[in-house]
Amino acid sequence: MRIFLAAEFSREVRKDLFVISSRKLQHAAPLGRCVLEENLHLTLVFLGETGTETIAVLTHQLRKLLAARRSISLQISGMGAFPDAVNPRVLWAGVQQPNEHLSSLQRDVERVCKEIGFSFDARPFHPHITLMRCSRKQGDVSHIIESCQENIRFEAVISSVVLFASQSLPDGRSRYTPIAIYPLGS
Ligand code: 2AM
Repeated sequence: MRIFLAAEFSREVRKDLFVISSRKLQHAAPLGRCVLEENLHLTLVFLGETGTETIAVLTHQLRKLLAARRSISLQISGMGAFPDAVNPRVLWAGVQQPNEHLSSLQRDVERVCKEIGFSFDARPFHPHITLMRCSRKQGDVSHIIESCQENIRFEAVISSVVLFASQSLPDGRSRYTPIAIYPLGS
C-alpha cells in the first residue's frame, strides 16, 4: 500500500480553501485540477509503498507518540508553487512560519518512521496544502498567485494525524483512504 501521514483540517477550513481553489484560482486561469475538498490535507511524511506488517508496527508506535501530544493552532496563509511559479506543477496554500509546534510534530513523526526503517531525503519540511495540480505547461503564474493569495488567511487547528493510503485512479486523480486516525489531546 502507498501511504503517507498527514494533518487533517476541519470541514470548515477545507471548505474555505476549496472556495479559493475552485472559484478564485480556477477563475483567474484554468490551470489544472483542484484537489477535492475532502482530500485537502497537510502532508507530514510521505512513506510510499509499505507492507501491512510495517503498517501495524507504525500504527502502534504512532499511537503512543501522538496520544501524548496536544492539538496545534496554525494560520494558513499565503500561496506558492512547486517547483516554482515559472514552471508550476502544484499550487499550494502555506502555513505561517515559524510554528514550532507543527515543526516539532513533524520531526517526531519522522523520527518514529526512521526508527522503524523508513528513510527520507534531506529536504527541509515545507508545510503546505496542495490546492491544485497543474495539467500542462503554464508559463509564469506569479500574477495569479499574487491576486489569489490575499484571500488565504485562515485560523486552523490540527486535532488529528491521519495515516492515508493513496491510490491512483484511471482518470489521473488520487483517492486517499484513511487507514488510521491518531487524535491529538486538546
Ligand atoms: P503534494 O501535495 O505536495 O503533491 C499524497 O501523494 C501526498 O503525499 C501529497 O500531499 C503529496 O504532496 C505528498 N508527497 C510527498 N512526497 C511525495 C512523493 N514522492 N510522491 C507522491 N506524493 C508525495
